[in-house]
Amino acid sequence: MALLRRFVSSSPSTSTLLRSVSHCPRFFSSASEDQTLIIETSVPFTGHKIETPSRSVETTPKELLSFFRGMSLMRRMEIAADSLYKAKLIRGFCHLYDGQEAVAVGMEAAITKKDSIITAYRDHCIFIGRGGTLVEAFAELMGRTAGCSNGKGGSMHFYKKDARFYGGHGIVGAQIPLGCGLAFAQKYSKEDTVNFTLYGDGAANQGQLFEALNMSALWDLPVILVCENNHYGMGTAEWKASKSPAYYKRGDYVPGLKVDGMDALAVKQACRFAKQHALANGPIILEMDTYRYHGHSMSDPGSTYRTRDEISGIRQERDPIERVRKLILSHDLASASELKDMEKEIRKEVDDAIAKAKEIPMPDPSELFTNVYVKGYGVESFGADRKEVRAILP
Ligand SMILES: Cc1ncc(C[n+]2csc(CCOP(=O)(O)OP(=O)(O)O)c2C)c(N)n1
Ligand SMILES: [Mg+2]
Repeated sequence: MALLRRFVSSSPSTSTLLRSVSHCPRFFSSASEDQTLIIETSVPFTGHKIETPSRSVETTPKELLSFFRGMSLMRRMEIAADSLYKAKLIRGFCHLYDGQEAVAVGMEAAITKKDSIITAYRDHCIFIGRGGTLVEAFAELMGRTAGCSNGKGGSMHFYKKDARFYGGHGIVGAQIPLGCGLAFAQKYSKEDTVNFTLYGDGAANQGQLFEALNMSALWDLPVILVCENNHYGMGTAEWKASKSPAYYKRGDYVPGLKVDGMDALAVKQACRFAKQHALANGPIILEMDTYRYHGHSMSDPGSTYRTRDEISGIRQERDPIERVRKLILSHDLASASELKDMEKEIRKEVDDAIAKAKEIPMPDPSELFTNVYVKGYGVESFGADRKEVRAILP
């Protein structure tokens, strides 16, 4: 019970898991739910200028079930978003995260909500990991007022300030210096917290990463740069875009670790290790070897620059949810049918959230000019002669 409480408080996002698994007495009646299990990561970590952490990861039955539930919920949410997009209920840009769920879930298992996170536009599941609700997510996707950005951000601009999630950024790489800035603020405020800045393999070739790394290393900022290497930037394979696709080594003087990003336990181990390192020594890069099942965005079928065999091969051999399902079954923590029941419940939870979100109105047009500038710092816009004020935004 003590562990259950600790688990809930350290990871509010997975409290929905506990609600669901408690329907099944087997999960919570036995003392074994808190028992320590040691599980080897799928592959060893590879280090750059750093000793690698152990491959043996401590976990518990409860944690494995929470990983299963958390990732299944994220997967279902993304599949549902795909359908809503095709039904034209979601408009504009929309980038899905299915395949990459182990990064969101493993990272959350290693950190607290006092640590901050910032990411690019593939942000729905990071928001859920931070404790965001399905209704807030679907409402945002469909431009409704109850959305996590009041329905004005859309898919690419999810935020959750109370859990220190700072978005949700559409400009490739732009979140990297912002993340290092967050780490600067956290260090300046003498907090014992870190920032996780997530970016893609495409963004890893940008100049601003190296500028931000230089300053972060100079000032020993507590920042963990997480390169989610899904091996493609839009339709361009990493080997066509990168002279060196060893992104964990790209920081030169900054240490790095290559991690199986499809293995939630490996992600947890790496993130815990990286947090300790960053607090004591400054920045570190974690390259998460992962894969996106969907195309880059909703306008990309995702099958012209990679083969269907490649996608189905990854699904069969490396799927993050199936990996945890196998662990649960092989340790006899739940039966196959109990896991299926959990998946059915998740499907219903997602459907209910969508139904609720659809009922919520869109913002009033007067909202167009609110929350654009910090209060008192609005803008005055002049014409070409710089004399006549053409517009004042509050
Ligand atoms: C500065 C900038 N250049 C180009 C784009 C167009 N663009 C959007 S996503 C993307 C690819 C980024 O790939 P990666 O960093 O690997 O992230 P992934 O989509 O794989 O998660 C590009 C080129 C952009 N949004 N911003
Ligand atoms: Mg990529």
